[in-house]
Amino acid sequence: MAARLSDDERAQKLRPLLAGGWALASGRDAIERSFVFDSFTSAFAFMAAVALHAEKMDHHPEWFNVYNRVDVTLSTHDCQGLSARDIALAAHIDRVASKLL
Ligand code: HBI
Repeated sequence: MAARLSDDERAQKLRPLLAGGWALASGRDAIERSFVFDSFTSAFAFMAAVALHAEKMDHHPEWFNVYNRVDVTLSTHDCQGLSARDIALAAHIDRVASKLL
């Protein structure tokens, strides 16, 4: 069971993500980011790469795709809030996106 991030962990691990383009979701303990790619196929390649890693992590994003845009929200359902798994997945998502943007 993933534990909710402590205040210290939020300061240390969440802050770099928020500085790098992620934002706190309103109304829930989650982070969100929108990515705009050059085409639908690039957006889908991004989603495919993230999906494979998410499955390996057993930790999955909540996301919405329309054409070249992908909106991603990360939170841990098991603890109804942000856990270290969300931090790890966000970092992976940024690595995948940086290769496609
Ligand atoms: N993904 N975001 C998220 N949060 C979870 O709690 C979660 C998940 N993927 C799989 C998963 N939990 C399973 O470990 C549990 O449903 C058993």
